[in-house]
Amino acid sequence: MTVQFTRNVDRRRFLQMAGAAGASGLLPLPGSIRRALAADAAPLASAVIAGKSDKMIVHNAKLGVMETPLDLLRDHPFTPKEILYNRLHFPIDLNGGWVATTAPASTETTRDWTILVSGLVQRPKTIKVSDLAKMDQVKRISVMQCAGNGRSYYWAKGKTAGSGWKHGGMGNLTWEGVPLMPLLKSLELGPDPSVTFLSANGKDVPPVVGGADLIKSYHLAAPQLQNAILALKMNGEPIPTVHGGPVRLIIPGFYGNMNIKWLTDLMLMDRENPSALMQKTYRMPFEPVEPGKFTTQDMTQQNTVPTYGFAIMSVVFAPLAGETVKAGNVDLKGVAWNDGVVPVTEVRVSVDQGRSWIAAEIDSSDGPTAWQHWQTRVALSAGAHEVWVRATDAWGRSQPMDGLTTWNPGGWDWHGVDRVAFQVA
Ligand SMILES: Nc1nc2c(c(=O)[nH]1)N[C@H]1C(S)=C(S)[C@@H](COP(=O)(O)O)O[C@H]1N2
Ligand SMILES: [Mo]
Repeated sequence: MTVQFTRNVDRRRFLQMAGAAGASGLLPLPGSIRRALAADAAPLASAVIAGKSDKMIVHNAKLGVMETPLDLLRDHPFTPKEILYNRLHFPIDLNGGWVATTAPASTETTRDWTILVSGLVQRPKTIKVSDLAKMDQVKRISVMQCAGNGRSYYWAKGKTAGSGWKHGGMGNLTWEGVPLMPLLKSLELGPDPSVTFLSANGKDVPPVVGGADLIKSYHLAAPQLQNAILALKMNGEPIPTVHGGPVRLIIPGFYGNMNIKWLTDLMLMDRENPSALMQKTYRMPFEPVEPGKFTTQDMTQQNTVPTYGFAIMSVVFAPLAGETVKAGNVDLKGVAWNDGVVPVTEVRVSVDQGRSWIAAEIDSSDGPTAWQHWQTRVALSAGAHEVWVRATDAWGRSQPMDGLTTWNPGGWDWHGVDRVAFQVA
């Protein structure tokens, strides 16, 4: 299936290239295209999703899973669509691959798009995207991050399900749209008194009839939900189709899987949705678990909690692993982020393997749901060095010194202290 899809896409690109080459005669195919055509090569990102940079690391072509290398991610305060990580649950070529592009949805698609608001209510309603566009818009700056970001680091302890993300399964973005909670209220749905959860679903469907759909549920009292929007724009433009355009539920501070793309349904419920992608995966055990001793099938509502808010985390953007910097005063930089509610109050850096820690400066000017840019400067002599970084929030929550302590079968929630080895010359 993967092979089949990859070939089809490559063939289309091949024909386009062949056409271009044909006009001028004998132009050879660029090396990148030749590599994509080689049977065993990982496909280029742009062949999987039109408009993506070929510097992206493709983890799974069939599901459009791709990660941003850190040297690209650090260059932009707001992650451009060309390099934003991507993740889909169902094969990208369903429905003729309509999502496989960073271009916005067509005018017709946007005009005809409706969201059904239903569930335990007296008066179900529909909302048109064209009506949303006429309402007052608000802006949110927030981190989008897969709950599996950093998963590959868990593999030192034991294999998990899912793609091998390093730290590039995230981005920092601006979103514009209509605030969710006031909108729900204005619809005068007449909710049943038992209503406590909101569920959201998107247009994408599982490839097999009866397969688990991606439906996510949120407690209506969750603080992050009060900040949620039905977003129509990302980074100032209509949301790229592959990232959920024309309309996406954005809940600042909640992991990626909770931010439903191509939103079609909002349901007011008295419980979490029973779907497998809500109940059997995307959940974290309350107690530490060991590889082989606890599996996804052991998960219940009692022993696990859904991957809602981000665990507090920080990474180093400079220097990056393997880089060489000049001896003397060395600038150390990076970003931290948290659950979208509790501010990051401290970022500490160590260049002596955790014996002593230096407080870095934190720039929080984009608000608590955005990347918090940290930096500090240390004098370093020539040789091999390591920088470690650890963030703490106003509630005193911090990152485990040993990230492996939160190992879990889904590989979620990696937020161990980042340790980066580099050279000073
Ligand atoms: N409808 C829908 N929404 C979805 C998904 C999906 O497969 N379908 N994947 C989720 C997951 S797991 C993540 S990490 C984010 C990825 O967002 P991005 O691809 O725009 O970066 O989208 C989320 N929203
Ligand atoms: Mo994800």
